[in-house]
Amino acid sequence: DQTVYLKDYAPVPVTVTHVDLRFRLAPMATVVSARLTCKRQGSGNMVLNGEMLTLKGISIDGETLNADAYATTDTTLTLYDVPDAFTLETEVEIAPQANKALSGLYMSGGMYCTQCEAEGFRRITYMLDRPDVMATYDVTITSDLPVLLSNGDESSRGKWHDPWPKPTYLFALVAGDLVATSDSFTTSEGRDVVLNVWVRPGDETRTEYAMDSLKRSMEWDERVYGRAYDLSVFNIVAVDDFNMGAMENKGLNIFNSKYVLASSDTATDADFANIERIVAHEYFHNWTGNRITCRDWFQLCLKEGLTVFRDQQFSQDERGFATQRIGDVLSLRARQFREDAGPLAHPVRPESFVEINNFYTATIYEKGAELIGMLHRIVGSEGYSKGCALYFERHDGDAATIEDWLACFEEATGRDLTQFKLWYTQAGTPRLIVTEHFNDGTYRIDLEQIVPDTPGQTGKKPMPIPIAFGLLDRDGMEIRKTEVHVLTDRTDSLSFDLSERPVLSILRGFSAPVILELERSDADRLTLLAHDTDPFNRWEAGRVLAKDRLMHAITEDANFDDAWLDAVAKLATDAFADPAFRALALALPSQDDMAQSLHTAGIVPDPDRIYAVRRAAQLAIATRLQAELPQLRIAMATPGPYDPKAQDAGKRALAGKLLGFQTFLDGGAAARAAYDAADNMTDRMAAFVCLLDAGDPDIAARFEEEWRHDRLVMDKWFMAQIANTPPRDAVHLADDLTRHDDFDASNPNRFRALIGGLTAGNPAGFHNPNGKGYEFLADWLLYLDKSNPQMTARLSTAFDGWKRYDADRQDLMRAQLERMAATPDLSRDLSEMLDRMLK
Ligand code: HT7
Ligand code: ZN
Repeated sequence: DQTVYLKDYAPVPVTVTHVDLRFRLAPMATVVSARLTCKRQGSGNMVLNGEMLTLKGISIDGETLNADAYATTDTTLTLYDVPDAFTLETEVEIAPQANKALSGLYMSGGMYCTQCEAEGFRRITYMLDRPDVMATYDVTITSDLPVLLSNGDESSRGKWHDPWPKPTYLFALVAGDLVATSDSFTTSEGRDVVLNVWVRPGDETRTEYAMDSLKRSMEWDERVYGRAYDLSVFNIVAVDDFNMGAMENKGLNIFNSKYVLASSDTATDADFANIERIVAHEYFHNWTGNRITCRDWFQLCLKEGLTVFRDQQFSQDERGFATQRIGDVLSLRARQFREDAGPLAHPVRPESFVEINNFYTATIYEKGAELIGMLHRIVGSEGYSKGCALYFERHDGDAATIEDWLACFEEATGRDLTQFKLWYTQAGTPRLIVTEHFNDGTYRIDLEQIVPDTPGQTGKKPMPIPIAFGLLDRDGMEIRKTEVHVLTDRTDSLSFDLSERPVLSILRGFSAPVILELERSDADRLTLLAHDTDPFNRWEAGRVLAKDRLMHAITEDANFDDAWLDAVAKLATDAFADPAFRALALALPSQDDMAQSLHTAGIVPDPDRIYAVRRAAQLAIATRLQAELPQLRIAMATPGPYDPKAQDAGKRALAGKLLGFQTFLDGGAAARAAYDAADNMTDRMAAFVCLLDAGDPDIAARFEEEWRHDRLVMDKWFMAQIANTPPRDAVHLADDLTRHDDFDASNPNRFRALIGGLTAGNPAGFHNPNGKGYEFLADWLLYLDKSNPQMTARLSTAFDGWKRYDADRQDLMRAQLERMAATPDLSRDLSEMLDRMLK
């Protein structure tokens, strides 16, 4: 059994305090010489990790080891009877060019780069590859390549020293023909820091926004959290082949080029927003992750949940609270609620895993961030600041745990957080059932929480749920401002003396990650949509109204009523409302959101029906808005040169939504004109998608001709076509595109664009009852598993909702899951995912 358990955690008997690494780079035979300063701190042998290494030499304190002093397996190097303090020297050979897993040292577009989180360092040299072993590093890189980078500060060409003790997962090396855009920042402590964004020659015209985001992040972390940067250089490198978004290596952040490179011509507003968020996220890790790291991988949410919370706060400050919060909640529901409702549900702090890479999930990241948000709500802003200050002071330099984190808040605020800790250990999205009663001048709200069973966890305890709420009168005037009630028991009631029944605005700002169940009238929802002082709940009221209409249309063939269409039109045409908010309010729940909601309501979702009903709803809205559409679009023009700022982006988002409605009415005439007129990628993509949707026969070829030279834009081309083709054609098109000259399965962005275009972008196509979508995905997963298990396992989650569907589709999906599971030599990554999904 390869399962690792939290309960088995034990410190290493022999630790490493300093690492001296020498690299002689060569694509197929890189030599890594390591000199490790080791110290005993307990009894037992020293067991180092190592994978895919060819051991060339090994000595202790200068003496070559006899064969009986050590032993190796495919994954370990065991040293017997080592002294209390010694220097271990090893020399290994590795082949970065052959490394297609993109973990360890690998090559991308002719450059060398590393990805060590979570357990990639062991593919570079023998070492204690775990986060509680923290060491200082000296690195020497020998190569003819012009740019040689590692962590810390550079003393001479290719020689780097990192004075901050760090775990292996934060090690990084980059070597290549790169050019930098440079700037500087002086910290609040008076340190002058050189900032570099390194890219391939030719890409330097697209680094401005990443650099600007970095400087704003540095300033924000000083101002809001009192955290300053601690080296004299901060390097960011853009890499084309990268499994995730980016990596927070100390002083040398490595990014997927998708999250660095942006110009108005090639990047959409969403790309700009992602760059800002991810640059901030990685930078914020310097304190929450690097200066204070995790004791073990079960504590992953300690750095990830907190850092996501911090990047969300930053984005709210930069872009506006309401739209940012709505976007974050949409993502939470789409990704994390889905995960929590299926076979892959796990606690924010899991108790076991087989492959840690399978736990970089929406639960750890996004629900982890929600837990920090709830803690903030429960202890208040002042309590939160005090708790954070104590955490930074007490644990700087530590590899810490969730218990350490919570203890700081208990001490700083005097609160008992024992019950709050259940949020970290119990999986599943709680249902919050609210019923209203009005009688004789008393208004009462009854509250009940149900924490559902999840794989391996039943009979759960109630958790503290912070419920932010306010009350409006029937005319929409606020009669009670927001207050927070923490529901700690399974049930509770709140009573108010009032002369008439109010309109309840509950779970304001989405104050807890729960599914709210509250039966109420359309009239109440319309009042909230028009008048709530809480913008999140205004949006939420509109969302519930829309979802309700879609549900009825799906299950009962109901028509879209005028009252709803009038409310939608009122919002669309409300010149006083923020365009970004209007764009969000006009977006119907996604197909997967509807499938999730139907399943939660005990109804088997039919993907074709969901698809058809959503389109009918869009047509109904378009028809209702017909007269106003041209004028509304003109009002959203953003004169002058493209500016990625949120205000203009909001206008473009609304214009894009309106163009979508227009296309339902004119077959693409307006979109064709918009495509021709577009002077930025946001407008161009909006028009492109409309034209694909309208079945324009030439637009895909035209776009390709214009953008074939640009990898990142071509990812959009692959994805958009599959996502916007009629479901019956989707698998066929995806399959055709795998034979396109520019399809490259070894590039994660391209592969994800194609597979994600089908599984997430075109759910009705993926779930075609002929089962071809399932077979197509399984074939490609089996193919990719041989080279890149991490990405394969991640993409296999497209099957995680399989038990929601009808018996025929379930049979078809199970057959593919079982076919994959029965294939010999599967990676540990994929086989763990298949086991969990098939259980
Ligand atoms: N901490 C980083 C996680 C990450 C990662 C994990 C597994 C495999 C590859 C990876 N690349 C980056 C990114 C972050 O959360 O900031
Ligand atoms: Zn992170």
